[in-house]
Amino acid sequence: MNRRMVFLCLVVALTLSGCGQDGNVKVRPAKKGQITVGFSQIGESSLWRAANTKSIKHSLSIENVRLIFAVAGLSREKQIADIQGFIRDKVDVIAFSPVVENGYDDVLREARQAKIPVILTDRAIRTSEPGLYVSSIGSNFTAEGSSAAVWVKGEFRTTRKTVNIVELEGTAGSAPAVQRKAGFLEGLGGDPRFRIVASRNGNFSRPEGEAAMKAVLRSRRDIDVVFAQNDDMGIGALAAIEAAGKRPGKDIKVVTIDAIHDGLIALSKGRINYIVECNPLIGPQLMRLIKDVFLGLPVPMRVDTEEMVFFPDNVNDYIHEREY
Ligand code: GYE
Repeated sequence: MNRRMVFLCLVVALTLSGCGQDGNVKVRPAKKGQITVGFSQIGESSLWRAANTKSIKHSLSIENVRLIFAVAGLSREKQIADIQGFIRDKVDVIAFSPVVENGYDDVLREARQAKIPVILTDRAIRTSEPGLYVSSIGSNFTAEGSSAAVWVKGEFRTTRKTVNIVELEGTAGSAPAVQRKAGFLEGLGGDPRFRIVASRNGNFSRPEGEAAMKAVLRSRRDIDVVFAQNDDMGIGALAAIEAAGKRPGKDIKVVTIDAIHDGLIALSKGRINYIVECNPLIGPQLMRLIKDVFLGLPVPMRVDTEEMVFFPDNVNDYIHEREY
């Protein structure tokens, strides 16, 4: 029996074993036919990332997948070495969230040579070689940036004067930083009233977001809007705005992306004005893809995650159920 057939038998056995009260399939420890997945996570630096990791680990564990989990600590080089380790371990499927967009072609060629399919999760890569990965799941970062800009334009639609915007950017060269920036510019639509007067790197982190915003406010005070490419940098910016004697959400409007619990709290208090969701809970969708890829079934090149937007009028309906 080849490994695909063993896996099919396992799926049938699991289906027959029935569901638990919570709806999860009860899985007996499998000795044979277990899929081994190598997963490389970007880092462990935020609540968003922790929720993403938890969702993936949970979804794979309830399906009895053997998971080799590595954390890249925001280093592309460490991530490439981890993926090479998965290839040496002859895993069945590799999945990873690329730290940055470029520089993965060689290691993906090594995976292809070893006939190990690769799935990208959350972030994407840039490559001129089609077929280096089989599928990619994640958010539409361009649409998220554009949604943020459309809110800003709506908020200032009656204002005649120039609207000065500070942009706090995520990790340089990462897909969400590059695409959210492009989407934001696209959403502003070249309207000359809206001017991005400063773009600073805050590496998707709270302290770096705060430091970046402090530096901007030291050089100029006529800021109307902060567009932070994630909640953490936006929350950092709130502290910097207050330290400069201004009221976040009022004197300076704040727009962010992610919708983690802390972000929603700030929104409910009027300190943040608008948040575009970026959903980290992609474990179930990833698990479905892993199974299909393992069984050699056709899979879509791209799977988008479902997302919504939050503002003061709807935030209280969702804030209590937010786990991250
Ligand atoms: O927005 C940010 C995290 O890759 C979409 O990474 C993800 C981003 C997310 O650090 O908070």
